[in-house]
Amino acid sequence: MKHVLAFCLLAISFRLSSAIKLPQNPDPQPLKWWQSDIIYQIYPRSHQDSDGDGVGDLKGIESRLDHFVELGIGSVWISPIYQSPMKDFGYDISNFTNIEPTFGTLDDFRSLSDAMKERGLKLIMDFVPNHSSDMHAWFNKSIHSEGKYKDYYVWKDPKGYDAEGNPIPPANWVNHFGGSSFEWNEIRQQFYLHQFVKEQPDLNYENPEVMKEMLAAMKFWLDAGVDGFRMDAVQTLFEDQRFLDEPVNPDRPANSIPSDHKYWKHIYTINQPKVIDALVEFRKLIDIYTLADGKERCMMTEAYLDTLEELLPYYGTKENPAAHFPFNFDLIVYANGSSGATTFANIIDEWYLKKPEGATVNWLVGNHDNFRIGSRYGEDAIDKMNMLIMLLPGSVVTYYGEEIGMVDNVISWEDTVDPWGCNAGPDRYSLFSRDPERCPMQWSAEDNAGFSTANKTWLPVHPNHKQLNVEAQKNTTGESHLKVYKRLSDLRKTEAWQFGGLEAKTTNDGEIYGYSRIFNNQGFLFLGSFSNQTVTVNATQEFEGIPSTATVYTTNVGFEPETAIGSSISTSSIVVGAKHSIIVAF
Ligand SMILES: *[C@@H]1O[C@H](CO)[C@@H](O)[C@H](O)[C@H]1NC(C)=O
Ligand SMILES: *[C@@H]1O[C@H](CO)[C@@H](O)[C@H](O)[C@H]1NC(C)=O
Ligand SMILES: *[C@@H]1O[C@H](CO)[C@@H](O)[C@H](O)[C@H]1NC(C)=O
Ligand SMILES: *[C@@H]1O[C@H](CO)[C@@H](O)[C@H](O)[C@H]1NC(C)=O
Ligand SMILES: *[C@@H]1O[C@H](CO)[C@@H](O)[C@H](O)[C@H]1NC(C)=O
Ligand SMILES: *[C@@H]1O[C@H](CO)[C@@H](O)[C@H](O)[C@H]1NC(C)=O
Ligand SMILES: *[C@@H]1O[C@H](CO)[C@@H](O)[C@H](O)[C@H]1NC(C)=O
Ligand SMILES: CC(=O)N[C@H]1CO[C@H](CO)[C@@H](O)[C@@H]1O
Ligand SMILES: [Ca+2]
Ligand SMILES: [Ca+2]
Repeated sequence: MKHVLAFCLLAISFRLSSAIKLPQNPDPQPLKWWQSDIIYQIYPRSHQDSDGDGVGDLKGIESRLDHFVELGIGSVWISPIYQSPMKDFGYDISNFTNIEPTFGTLDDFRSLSDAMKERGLKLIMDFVPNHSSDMHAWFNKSIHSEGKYKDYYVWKDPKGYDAEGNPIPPANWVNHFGGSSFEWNEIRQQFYLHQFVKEQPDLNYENPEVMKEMLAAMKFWLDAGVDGFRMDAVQTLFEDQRFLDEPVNPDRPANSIPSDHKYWKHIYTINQPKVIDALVEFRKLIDIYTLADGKERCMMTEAYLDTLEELLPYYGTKENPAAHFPFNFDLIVYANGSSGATTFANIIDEWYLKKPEGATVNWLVGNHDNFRIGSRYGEDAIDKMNMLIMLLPGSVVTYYGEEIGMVDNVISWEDTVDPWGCNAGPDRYSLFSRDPERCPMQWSAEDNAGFSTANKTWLPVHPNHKQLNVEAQKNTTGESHLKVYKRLSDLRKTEAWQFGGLEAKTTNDGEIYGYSRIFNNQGFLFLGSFSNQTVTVNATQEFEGIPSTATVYTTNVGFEPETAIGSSISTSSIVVGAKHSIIVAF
């Protein structure tokens, strides 16, 4: 979620200097695909439009698969494509086993899935277990208390009635998009709970029938051949059944108001103990499929929590595994363009030091809910951030467009469509709207960036697409973000990346963050500058096992001092310009 920085900073313990060392893997085994492959997130409305309605679709995605193959991207996570009234752009599902007509049909899905298999690409579905759309047939049946559907959702009597005879909600709970989490239903004469927009009624996980329905839906997609799921907003699955008022959040952002989600401390609605049990149930189903045919499948979970200690249980235990990995949002939440090398080092160290034994760490710096890399950390940090996250041990996720360094678009109030922005009104929408990071993929310099032939796309295409696009970055004889990205992707396939040790630290009085990955004396060194000045790093002194000369493997675009890719340099004095980054191989 956006703008959580101010009140979360306390959670990380700051140290003045930082260093971590992990040994090389003494017993290298092939990595699982979800550990080694780049996981690329597609926001389907913005990837490629095949029929000119201005909205991306499955046929569009299928027509662009070569992009992934060329970049060595092995797996693709597609944000929700299920049938949906689109009140929250697909995160409000009216049928968990059908495709939204805007995106295509089940046949289009099968065609896409087959085309991906032909190319060796893995397909991960977004899954939204917390709630359905209010247009789901279950909800209508539940409103009418029909049979087993009666308790599919969270229904509560009013606390009482006000002077005008209006029902009072059972608790003061505020939903993620702002305003009460309870909506009165005239027919049932009860409130229902919605932790997101009112068109997203929460499913009632206290009811075992609901769990059965969700497992059946997951089974439907596993049978259709998907390789994994990304489980949305799992921290909201359960609510405390006493329905007590939540307290004010002592660390709330200064500009928040009582109708904002962040104004309150969500001790009764977020991260209740039963969440882990539900994840273990989901995981069991996935493992049954993996055991049956030996093909590895994976489950990633999304939950924004206050501390790493709260998140680590989402891995489950050896006996009862839950997520293969819970998304790690720490680089988004705790770091921005003003952060120094030490901030990054501390976040990274903390994960390796605290993760459960055998667990896979994961890194990401963007998604459909957060500003893009260039807009969060600065445009001069695009290559550096890709380098930083893609070569650490662990899984990695790339949000679409980050391989070419797309930046957030400026969206007017008139063009705003995200419910989070719309609910906030014309004065405050830009504090909340997620539209800027959801604009169409920039494929080429053509009109609409080659995304669509429509006169008007669902969100405006960024005007910088004339210069900043996939085709230009492929064709240029010079350097480009895309070329850097491809080299990083290649490097993940080496033994040094797969099995190498890690030595990560700040150098030069905290102006540089760097790490080496070495396997049997071969490997590479990454150095990223957070300094305003040119600095010289004595890598042979700072890091163990670095030979005296090495080859320049890649740099950021426009690296200073000018240094040719493939040239040989002395590792005892690597000169890195302000905010620049370099990888040398040996
Ligand atoms: C959901 O879609 C499936 C198609 O996969 C269809 O068979 C089923 O009837 C739909 N369910 C509802 C409740 O509309
Ligand atoms: C909702 O349920 C009622 C009663 O069961 C039924 O009459 C009505 O047609 C349903 N509406 C929709 C939109 O399915
Ligand atoms: C970046 O984070 C610092 C705290 O570390 C904060 O003071 C600053 O306002 C943030 N800058 C932006 C642009 O968000
Ligand atoms: C698109 O705009 C052009 C020029 O304004 C117009 O002639 C054409 O009919 C429009 N097409 C559609 C599909 O609206
Ligand atoms: C880029 O290269 C492709 C293939 O060589 C070519 O078809 C295309 O016209 C070029 N595009 C630009 C913008 O130069
Ligand atoms: C680096 O430069 C930026 C932008 O000019 C400035 O805001 C920042 O304070 C400088 N940092 C240091 C450590 O001098
Ligand atoms: C780099 O460090 C090594 C080891 O401490 C030292 O021998 C060497 O003189 C240093 N080189 C430079 C250029 O500072
Ligand atoms: C951070 C966040 O809220 N992510 C998703 C959680 O679920 C809601 C509703 O399903 C989505 O709108 C968000 O994108
Ligand atoms: Ca379309
Ligand atoms: Ca819930």
